[in-house]
This record gives sequence, structure tokens and C-alpha cells, in this order.
Amino acid sequence: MTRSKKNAVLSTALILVASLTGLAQAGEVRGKVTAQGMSSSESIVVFIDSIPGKTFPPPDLHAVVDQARMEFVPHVLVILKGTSVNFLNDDPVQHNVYWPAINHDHKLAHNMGTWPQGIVRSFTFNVLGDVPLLCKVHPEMSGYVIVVPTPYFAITDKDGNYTIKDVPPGQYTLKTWSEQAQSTTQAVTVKAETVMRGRHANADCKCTDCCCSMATATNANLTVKK
Ligand SMILES: [Cu+2]
Repeated sequence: MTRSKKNAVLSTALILVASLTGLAQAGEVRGKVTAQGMSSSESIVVFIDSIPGKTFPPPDLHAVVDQARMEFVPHVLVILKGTSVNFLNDDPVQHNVYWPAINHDHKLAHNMGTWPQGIVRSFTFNVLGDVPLLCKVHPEMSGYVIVVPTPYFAITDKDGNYTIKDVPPGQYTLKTWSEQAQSTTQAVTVKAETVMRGRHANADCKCTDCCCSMATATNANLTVKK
């Protein structure tokens, strides 16, 4: 093989390795949350707790909490610490947004004010924990913003199922937050699995002439109690 051919092969291999690096980040944690003593396992937040030595820049994109048909929508919003939330009013009446505490600290109580339909006000949440949302105009309205330390979070569907996507391999602590149940924690390990050409266990791996490292789906079922 000539020198230039060797270089061409080498650079192709390097490009292949570089393009596969992204695949190694594609693990997920999924499972089912069983809620004991509660009517539903829906809207329970499952997230990976802070990872020592790792910080995550908040997204530029703002999250949204709407006030529509006299409800906070969504009822539970989960965000990475530092994320800004746009509070909308979609109703033909004035709504207010305030919270009496953040993470049970009443010194962090804040009133966003009261505003009519079509107006948006934003707030950046830099403190971890739960933020109970209330409206001074309509005492029956309530919602939650849950501020978590990593971008690895999910909310359960009506059957209690959740999927946290794009989790890199590692050992983590899974945590839950629920409006009714106590918080629970559970250790979880996301493994990287090396798959060789011709023996791909995972159909998502598209490489044809290599071995590559891929994180696999990790099952973590959780039980929460009232
Ligand atoms: Cu209201």
C-alpha cells in the first residue's frame, strides 16, 4: 500500500471513530414507577441527581408554563437548574403567578404579578427543588416547577412509565419527586457495551466496519409511597 493510500485509510478510520463518539452517549434509563397508596402513578418526576465534578449549562430555550382554561399547563414542569421559564396567560381573565417558597425555603417566596391574556413574563430558576405555583386570583389553581441538577430527567406517563434519554455511561443516583409521595432514591448504573462487527446486539448501531462503544438501555423500576 502506498503512503498516500495508507493516509487515506487512516483518515477514513479517524472520521469513523469521531462519528461514533456520539453513539457512545446514547444510553437511556427507563422503567416504571409504582405509587403505593395513591390513585395514580402519573406526573412523577424521575431524575439523575447531581454528578460530582459535572455541571450542565442551562438551555437557551425557555421552558413554558401556560395558564389555560383555569389551569397551570403542564401541571408539573421539570427543568435543569438555570433554565428560564416563560409564564403565559391564555385565558380571557387576569391570572397571577406566585410561589410561597422554593424547596420549602419561604425566604425565596416570590410574586410574579398579575397580568392579562397574551402577556408573557419570565423567571430564571437558579435554586434546586420544588416550586409550588399558585394564583392569587384563583385559589383553586396550582402547579409545580421542579428544578433538578442534571439534564437527565423525565416525567411518568399515566401508567407510571418513564424514559430518560441520552444518559452517558456511569453510576448515578436516581431520585423521584411527586406531588403526593415522598421522594425516593435508587442507585443506577448505565453500562457501555462494546459491540463488534457482525455481532451487533443493538439495532441502533449503524457502523459497518468497526467496533464501537454504546450505552444500553438500563431498567430501573421504582416504588414511591405516600
Ligand atoms: Cu388565575
